[in-house]
Amino acid sequence: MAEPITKIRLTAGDGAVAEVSAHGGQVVGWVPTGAGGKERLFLSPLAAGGPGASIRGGVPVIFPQFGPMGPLPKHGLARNREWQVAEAAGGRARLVLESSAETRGIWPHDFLAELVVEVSGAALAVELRITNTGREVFSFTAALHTYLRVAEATVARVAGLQGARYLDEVTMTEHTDDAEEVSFGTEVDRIYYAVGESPLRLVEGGRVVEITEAGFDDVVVWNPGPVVGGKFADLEPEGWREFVCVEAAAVGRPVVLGPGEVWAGRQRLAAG
Ligand code: TA6
Repeated sequence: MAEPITKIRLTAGDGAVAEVSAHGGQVVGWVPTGAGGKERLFLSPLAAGGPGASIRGGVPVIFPQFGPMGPLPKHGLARNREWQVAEAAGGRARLVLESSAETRGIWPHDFLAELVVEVSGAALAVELRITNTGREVFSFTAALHTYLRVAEATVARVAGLQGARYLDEVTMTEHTDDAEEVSFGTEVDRIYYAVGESPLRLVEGGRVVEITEAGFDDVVVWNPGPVVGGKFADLEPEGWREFVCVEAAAVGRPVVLGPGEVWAGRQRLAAG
């Protein structure tokens, strides 16, 4: 049943704010300092939590399967489960999700997922750590499915992907991006491979968010546009105009973890 989202507010010493939800282990709000006190993440007014629900907006955690690319439910099992809040103080929180009999019924592996959120000044850093707590090797794909708030998606641009190879998930064809910037207006759903640590920029008018990642190889850029965007029950009809997803992702090369091994992937946003 859909339930309202319970937000835990983190406030850094310098006044920067992030909000997290135990449901989904998800960042749901971010107000950096020096940006006019404006919210920089999109959270749909129709977003809901509660058992089984995934929250439309913020930074959903995609694990252990990205999208429909495998036998598990779309985008895995982390985004619609209750996480534990292990720490939440000042501008930092750590949330954890451990495998259970219930998750093993869906994905037969033992894991510890940790999300470390740090907000300060102009920046928000989100780190996903996965530990193999079982006795067998497993592999997974993952993403931080960040919904960046924009005033108008058709004006926003994502720069920094020129020359990168991508899978267009709308047509299921591969390309090399020869454009200087990615723009929006019709459905854009692309997995850019092996982007690594090159910085990206979401630019809209005078506003910029610089996006960097570490540990993740790939970047997913998504905006549903008006036709697909109009079909989501948890998005207002014109809601697609209010966000662009720029996701730190590990999709092209699944992560392989032996018993006791730990993987970490991080996305950092800096508002300008
Ligand atoms: O990351 C892009 C994507 O995989 C798109 O294909 C789109 O479906 C989006 O995620 C949202 O998926 P959701 O299951 O949250 O509706």
